[in-house]
Amino acid sequence: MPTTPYAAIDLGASSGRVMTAHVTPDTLALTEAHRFPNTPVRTPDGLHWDILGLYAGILEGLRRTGQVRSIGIDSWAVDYGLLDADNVLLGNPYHYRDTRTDHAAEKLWATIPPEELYAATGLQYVPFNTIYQLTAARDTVQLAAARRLLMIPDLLTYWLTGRQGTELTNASTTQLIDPRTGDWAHDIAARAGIDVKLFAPIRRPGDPAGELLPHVLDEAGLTGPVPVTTVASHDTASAVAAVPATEENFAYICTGTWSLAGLELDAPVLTEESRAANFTNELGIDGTVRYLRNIMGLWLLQECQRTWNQPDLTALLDEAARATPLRSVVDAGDPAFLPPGGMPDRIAAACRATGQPEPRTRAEITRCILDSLALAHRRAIEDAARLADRPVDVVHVVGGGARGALLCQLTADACGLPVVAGPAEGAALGNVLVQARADGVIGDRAAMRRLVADTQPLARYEPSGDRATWDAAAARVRTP
Ligand code: LRH
Repeated sequence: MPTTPYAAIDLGASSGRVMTAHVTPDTLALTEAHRFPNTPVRTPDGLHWDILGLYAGILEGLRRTGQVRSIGIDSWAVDYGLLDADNVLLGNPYHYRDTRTDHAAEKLWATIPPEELYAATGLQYVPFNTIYQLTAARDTVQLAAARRLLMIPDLLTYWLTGRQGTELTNASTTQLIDPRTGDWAHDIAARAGIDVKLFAPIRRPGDPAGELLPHVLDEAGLTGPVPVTTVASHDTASAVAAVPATEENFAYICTGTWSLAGLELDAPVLTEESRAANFTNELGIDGTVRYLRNIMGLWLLQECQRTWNQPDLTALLDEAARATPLRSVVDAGDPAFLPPGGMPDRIAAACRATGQPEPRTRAEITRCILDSLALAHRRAIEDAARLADRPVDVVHVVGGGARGALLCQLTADACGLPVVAGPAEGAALGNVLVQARADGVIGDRAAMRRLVADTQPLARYEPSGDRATWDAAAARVRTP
């Protein structure tokens, strides 16, 4: 059994972390080596990620891990860096919340109707899918100069190893992949005016991705060779890989900045009904499909906290727990909540527009957000079960939101199903488990999940309360 740990580089929308994990067939222990903020930067041309700051955070993290057996990188999806013919990064990658994509969908749909786009790629409409970002970038000098497009984890892997590839689970969020084949949707790309040769060859989770370059080893104080392993580089795919499900009929909610709620399937659901319900068919490990809906998630609360100058979260949640339940609710799937800024006022306005009392105090607004998220979780899980024709007996909540007892209990109540909450570091665990599996330390997907279930602290919430009150509240918000 390996004695040196695996390292997971896990980048979320608000922070990045470098974690180490010792993995054996029956032990799994994760330790945080370094956590650093991920602060977007607005310049006159738009909202960007501070990619060099993130890379510096990764190098600092690797300095702190000590010797590691292999490294895997996962991050949020859809965003990318463009390289010129000399493999030099062309500008700072855009943030998916940048408004340059505001009218890109209509532009693309004029060439490819949304029905055709869905039937070929299975991706839900969110304005920031890579295909819409590239549509917005059409005719820019930067895109004309680009010879390579690397998704964020692939770009960082390239900087660490000098090797280029396109990891499949993340590539499936571009809307340029056919989820039935796991290959490029050539016809869609051609009609969208996107040259798939911009992308490096596809890699799958478990494939080798290269070794740390000599100057990286030097900076990190590591002794080579240190391999980088391709993991499920989309953080949501990694988190789903680590869902501690031991039962067959489970749904999951990956909670953090987003809530990604849905099912793991063997094949995509590409029906018109599924498109109308705005469900996505992203790819997971082992050829699985992540059939889910994007819900705004804790972003709603994070943005309110920012407006309120970061009040104490525990006190805020305690007050919210005592506030009147389901007084006002909003549609937590509404893309109107996507951009940053003025969130408390936008939530109040949405309540007003649907004839409900405006939440005024911080506790009322926080309660409105948590009730609305629970309601959106329930709707997504019920819709997914119906559209995929699959029963659901239990809901697994993984990611940062698994730490929130109130949100987990409200989700159990709204769904009328037990919720198993944890692990909070789902993406990092999925990342190291795929590395350990590639290394021959653990077996199949079921064994990975069993290991998480047996080793990580989990909390169980039984449904309580009256489902009819949730039904009534559901009628107050529009459905997608
Ligand atoms: C969550 C996530 C989600 C995407 C969004 C861009 O971090 O990867 O799955 O839809 O970020």
